[in-house]
Amino acid sequence: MRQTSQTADDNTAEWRKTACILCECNCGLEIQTDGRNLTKIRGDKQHPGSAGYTCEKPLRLDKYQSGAHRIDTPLRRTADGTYEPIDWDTALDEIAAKLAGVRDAHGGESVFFYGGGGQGNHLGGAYGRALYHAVGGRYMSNALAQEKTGESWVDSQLYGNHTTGDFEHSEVAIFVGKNPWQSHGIAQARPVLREIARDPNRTMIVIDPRVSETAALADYHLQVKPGTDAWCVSAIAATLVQENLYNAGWLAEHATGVEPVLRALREVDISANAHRCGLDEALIRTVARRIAAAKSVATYEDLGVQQSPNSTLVAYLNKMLWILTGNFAKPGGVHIHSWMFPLAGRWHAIPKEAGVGSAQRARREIATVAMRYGATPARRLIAATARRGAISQKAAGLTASATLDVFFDAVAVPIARTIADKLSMADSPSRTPVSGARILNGLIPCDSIADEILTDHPDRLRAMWIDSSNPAHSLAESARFVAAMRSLELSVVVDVAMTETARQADYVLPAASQFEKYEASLFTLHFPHNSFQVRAPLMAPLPGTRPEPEIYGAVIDRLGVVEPRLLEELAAAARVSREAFALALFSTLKARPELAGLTPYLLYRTLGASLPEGEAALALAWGFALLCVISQPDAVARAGFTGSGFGQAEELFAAMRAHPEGVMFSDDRYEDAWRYIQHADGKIHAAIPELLDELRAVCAVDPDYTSTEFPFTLSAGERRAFTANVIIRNPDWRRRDREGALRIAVADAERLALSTGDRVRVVTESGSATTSVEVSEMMQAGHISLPNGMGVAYPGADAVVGVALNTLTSTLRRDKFFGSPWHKNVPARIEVLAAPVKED
Ligand SMILES: Nc1nc2c(c(=O)[nH]1)N[C@H]1C(S)=C(S)[C@@H](COP(=O)(O)OP(=O)(O)OC[C@H]3O[C@@H](n4cnc5c(=O)[nH]c(N)nc54)[C@H](O)[C@@H]3O)O[C@H]1N2
Ligand SMILES: Nc1nc2c(c(=O)[nH]1)N[C@H]1C(S)=C(S)[C@@H](COP(=O)(O)OP(=O)(O)OC[C@H]3O[C@@H](n4cnc5c(=O)[nH]c(N)nc54)[C@H](O)[C@@H]3O)O[C@H]1N2
Ligand code: SF4
Ligand SMILES: [Mo]
Repeated sequence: MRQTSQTADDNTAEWRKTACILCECNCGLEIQTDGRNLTKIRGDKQHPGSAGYTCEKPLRLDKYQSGAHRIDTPLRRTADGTYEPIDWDTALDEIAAKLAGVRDAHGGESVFFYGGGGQGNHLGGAYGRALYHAVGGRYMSNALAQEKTGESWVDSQLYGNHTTGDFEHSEVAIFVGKNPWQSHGIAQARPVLREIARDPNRTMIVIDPRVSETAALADYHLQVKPGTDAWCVSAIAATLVQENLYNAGWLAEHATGVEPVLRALREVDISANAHRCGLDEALIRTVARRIAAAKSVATYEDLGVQQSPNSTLVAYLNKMLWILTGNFAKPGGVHIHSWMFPLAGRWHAIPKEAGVGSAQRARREIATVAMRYGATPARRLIAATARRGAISQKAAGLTASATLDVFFDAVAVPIARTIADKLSMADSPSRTPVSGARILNGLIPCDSIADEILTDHPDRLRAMWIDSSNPAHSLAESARFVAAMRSLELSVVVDVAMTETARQADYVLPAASQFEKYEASLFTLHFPHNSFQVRAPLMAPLPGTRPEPEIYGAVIDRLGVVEPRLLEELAAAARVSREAFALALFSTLKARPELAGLTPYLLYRTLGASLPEGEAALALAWGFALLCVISQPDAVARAGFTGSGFGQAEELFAAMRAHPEGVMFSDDRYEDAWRYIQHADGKIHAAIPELLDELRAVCAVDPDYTSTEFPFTLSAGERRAFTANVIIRNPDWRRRDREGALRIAVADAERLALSTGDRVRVVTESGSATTSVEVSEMMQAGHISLPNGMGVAYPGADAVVGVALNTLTSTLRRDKFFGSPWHKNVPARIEVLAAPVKED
């Protein structure tokens, strides 16, 4: 047996800091390793966000790190659909040649990118953006485009940014289709929820057809019928208006376009809507009055409504609850927060409160001219001096430092905006090339992807690059996505595991795991304190695998899109000093803005080479630090990084490296939320005419989703204690509910004579699956629920365990605005199976 006992001087017994990669909270962890295994795992008390908290899920993270699912060689698909191992050079040469071939024949925009960073690996994802730009891509997507794009568009109309609720302090906390007890999404969710439930002065309102763990703690549980949230939330908002409970004074001061909203809500028939969602009108009115009376209100919506009918409309109505009552930018309310780098929406530079003096304005003008004419000569001069030995290097360093000092403010903002806009795809088209679906934040609706491929349209997508995602499993109607993938001229998957998607790809590239390389997550969504953690590798990459920056660097090298001379000059500047590098990089991008999208690659190949051995991937963390201080100088200063300009970025970068537990990088004040509004007038623009029309249309009809053929509403994708998307493939990870049973209401089970453990077939319009059932008090009659994250192949396991949900869903049941799939609302029937059957 392997020796596992550890002594104090055995360095494998050291607790090393990292983070959980299973949900967006990214709680800090401390881990002990033995060889390549993660042997002991505990919460890290020093982590600035989680402070020692974890849920049950990360304790056996080794099931992600180690096991038969890991791939350790590049693979190429053969004619019979099997895979042959090939060496890295062959794989990279062939892939680069084929990418270039597709680009030359059909344009770079025919290469589509999917994924790029799951729940914990956005550093690799950001390096991937450089390949997108190197190829000339214009279309991409990821999981956000099957959940958050509707809400994100509503945000962009209302105030142009992402919001977060201050649930630690809110007097009234509202969860709409969100079960934070299991799915988290709030730092230290369970203690926060318990505290709200315990405090008699605070109130929790949950809108959910199920008695979820969160609903069980609620003061008011609005147990709507599935898919009826638009009627429910509009009835609450209408009560605020019709009973004159809204904050007219606050709205007059802080919002525009209020009157059309009030008018539309005055027309809502509260009683009829209450009836449509299966609730008492009195309960709706009580809840509205409680919201209006509260000192502070925050709301959180998630998949229960985002993957249900009317998702974009519900996002709007939900936000009206806190907007009409003036609960923005105050303790316990809703806020726009700072970001390390925005995952959604536009990068925004908030000027220093101190303002810009006349001297600075003059410098800005000089700098603009200098950058226009002197950019390339400056870079060359630094590079040439750098080659001339120590003394001239020192002189170059001093000159660069002085120059940067003077000009930083003037040049940094416009250059940073160019880089940020490229990386966040601000200039992407607004419609897809084939079906004309709306694109938001650069993302094609997930449900439209197959439409953009399975067609003869000349502008169809021809190649696909997939990283850190398993769309053949996670997108609606898997079979259609698989058909789309197989019809492409080229498909490449970068993953740690042989996933369902990898099994359809032409090439599979094995990535190092998130514990084998530098990584970081950009889920910096908190207010008022936001933290960012750069995680160092706990061990070297599994032999045969490579970290993403290396993979992307190697492919981009082969595409030959950047002249070697330019890379050499930037690298030489980096050897002089980071000030010299920054100056060289800024001047390069000023002269060659078309290279801005390649910034991650430029950083990796040049600045990365001058960082200590093995730390090249941190070059991008430096880039983030720079963008972060440029966009939110005051909030970063309040967090303790008080230098100015470039110096402030350097302080933040140094802290990222010195604090493996993570750093608090911003300290916002409640009133800051106003400065983060992106509308020029600094106000909330309450009216969204398209959605007010939609409200009237929806209120004119009754919800109607089931039929005699499909009498149940299946929610395909409930988050449970042991689900974590499909990040962990080994079914032994789950301590209980191994198969992920179908939850069914007591009344329905009695009617069908079912008991827990019995097996049934669930049939939908698109497919069928067999599963065991769990008779559950959580469910209302007519509603059934299957967990997400099941139904994946694991080598050595005798069968696939649990239901692969998207064999049951259809891409046609989707939101009319942003195409979000109705995974929570799939019409279904149940066929009782007499005896246990094998999975089909
Ligand atoms: N344990 C665990 N946590 C996770 C994940 C995981 O896989 N496992 N995944 C992470 C990810 S990627 C995400 S996006 C989040 C999602 O987090 P959540 O959205 O909170 O999780 P769900 O369980 O999918 O859905 C929330 C609730 O919606 C309810 N619901 C179903 N239909 C309706 C409806 O018609 N109306 C309303 N109002 N509610 C409805 C369900 O009963 C459920 O309680 O979780 C994150 N956290
Ligand atoms: N029916 C139904 N469908 C759903 C949902 C639902 O509730 N119901 N939920 C939807 C939601 S909200 C989401 S977020 C999506 C999630 O689905 P996906 O976007 O497909 O993401 P994950 O399941 O998180 O898959 C992460 C992938 O990254 C790989 N990976 C892990 N670490 C690394 C790494 O370091 N490098 C690389 N390159 N790869 C790595 C894992 O092996 C895994 O294959 O599913 C969506 N699909
Ligand atoms: S799954 Fe989420 S809440 Fe649980 S420990 Fe991991 S990051 Fe924290
Ligand atoms: Mo998600």
